[in-house]
Amino acid sequence: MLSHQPPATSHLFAQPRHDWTLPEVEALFARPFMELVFDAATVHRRWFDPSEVQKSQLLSIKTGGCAENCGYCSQSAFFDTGLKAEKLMDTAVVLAEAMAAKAGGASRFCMGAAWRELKDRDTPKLAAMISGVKALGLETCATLGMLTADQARQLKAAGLDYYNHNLDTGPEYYTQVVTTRTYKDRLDTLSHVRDAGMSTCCGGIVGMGEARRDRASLLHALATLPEHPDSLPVNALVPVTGTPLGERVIQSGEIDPIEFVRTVAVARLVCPRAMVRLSAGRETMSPEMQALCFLAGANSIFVGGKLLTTPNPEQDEDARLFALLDLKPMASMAVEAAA
Ligand code: SAM
Ligand code: DTB
Ligand code: SF4
Repeated sequence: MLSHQPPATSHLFAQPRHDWTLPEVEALFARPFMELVFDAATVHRRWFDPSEVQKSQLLSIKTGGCAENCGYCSQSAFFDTGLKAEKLMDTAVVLAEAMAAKAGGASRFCMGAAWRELKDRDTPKLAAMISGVKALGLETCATLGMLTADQARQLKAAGLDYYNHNLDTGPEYYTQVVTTRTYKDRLDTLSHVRDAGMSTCCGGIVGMGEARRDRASLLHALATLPEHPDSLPVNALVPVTGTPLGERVIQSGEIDPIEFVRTVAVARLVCPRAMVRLSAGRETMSPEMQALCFLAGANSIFVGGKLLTTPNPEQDEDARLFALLDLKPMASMAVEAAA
């Protein structure tokens, strides 16, 4: 007679579901840790080669001075973080950075702008950057704030493969994080991105003082979207001095690492075919912690020594991590095939 919890039911291993309930997602969080990670690792193997990790590289093409009040962000004009606002980069500089990212082993290049929304006057310049990056043989991604349906179509026509727009947290905790835009605003942009035929990159942040229920609620929101995100970034809050949520973490401590791994595992279970990205926060994670995240189903990372404004492990450090864990970079075509 077994004295431990029985393995998860077979429904976890069937086709992706869109009818998850919040109690079901909370029940996954509550599973014994070893069972949860085992189930997530099993589901990961059902859809992906677990030795492959996709590499994306970020560039902040327009830094600081943002009109939103996201309580974690170094780039919000509402907080004094010491960051100097800059204007939109020249296309040639962006393309030189993209070339360097490709040479460093990234398969996807993601351009980020500290904007509330894309302005029509900037769209032609963005289109030139996107088509230029695409011509280098890289997958293209952008994160530029809210988009209209028409702007989404223009970016797609320019060659944009992915658009990143995070829900950040569950709907109940959302107003503790940002008040200058609504949850619905975010969902509307995601819908324009899908309608334009682009892949979605959508996830959130863990460690902002939210409860487990809020983490479950975020993953429930993602798993019940009309289509699961193609990429699902799980960010650990990078505490930035001067931001309300960063200051809170500096004073009361970071999230329990095991709870972070649980979040990655549940993300893998509820959105089984998504590329689950171990995103911001790797700079302070041990190799053991990152190994647990990969075991729990993370299969994508940001590479290069900088995210948008904060540090990230350097290429040589990640090369050592990949060697240590027998991981290999996912080829671009494999990403396409899995999407
Ligand atoms: N302005 C655009 C937007 O917010 O959609 C694009 C850039 S914004 C910096 C992209 C995402 O980075 C945010 O949605 C948030 O999830 C994440 N992020 C920003 N600052 C962070 C921090 N300090 N720690 C962890 N994630 C962060
Ligand atoms: C995402 O979910 N995380 C990335 C990307 N999408 C744009 C951004 C992380 C930013 C971390 C803080 C910074 O470097 O400013
Ligand atoms: Fe602006 Fe994006 Fe930062 Fe929010 S997360 S303040 S929208 S740059």
